[in-house]
Amino acid sequence: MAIERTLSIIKPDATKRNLTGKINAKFEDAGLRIIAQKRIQLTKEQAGAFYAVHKERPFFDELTTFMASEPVVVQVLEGESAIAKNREVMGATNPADAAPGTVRAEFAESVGENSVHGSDAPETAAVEIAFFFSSLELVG
Ligand code: RTP
Ligand code: MG
Repeated sequence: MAIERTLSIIKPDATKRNLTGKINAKFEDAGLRIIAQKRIQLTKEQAGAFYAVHKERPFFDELTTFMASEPVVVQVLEGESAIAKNREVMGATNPADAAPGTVRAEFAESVGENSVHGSDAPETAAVEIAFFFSSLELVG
């Protein structure tokens, strides 16, 4: 088991409903440490650059408009197997399929407005962390 870092985003539907603290409590209860965190307002262009991997998907325009609609909280989570652990705490993309107790089961509004993002692999985690944070901002 390795100590990993992963990029997490608390999405606009959740910041709008003041759920940052409740979501952070789920991460911390699972043993993930928040080693960097900031609240920012993305432009649609920045959201598009972050989600470039999805640019050919039918939901790309809806997704980038949503991500730029309200502030987001971007954060780096650190811990044992942090990438997989975070995705476990998040639950399935579609809240209808998310396991009870997960962030998306409790808070997500729809498959698109699903409260959180989490990196899906070590390579994407490294790229996504560097998208938002400098190494000086990561205080493990
Ligand atoms: P994320 O990247 O945000 O952590 O979510 P994920 O891995 O569970 O899902 P992914 O397939 O990477 O999709 C990225 C985000 O796009 C939105 N989406 N909308 N309307 C739709 O059918 C649809 N499908 C995906 C969601 O916000 C999803 O989290
Ligand atoms: Mg994804």
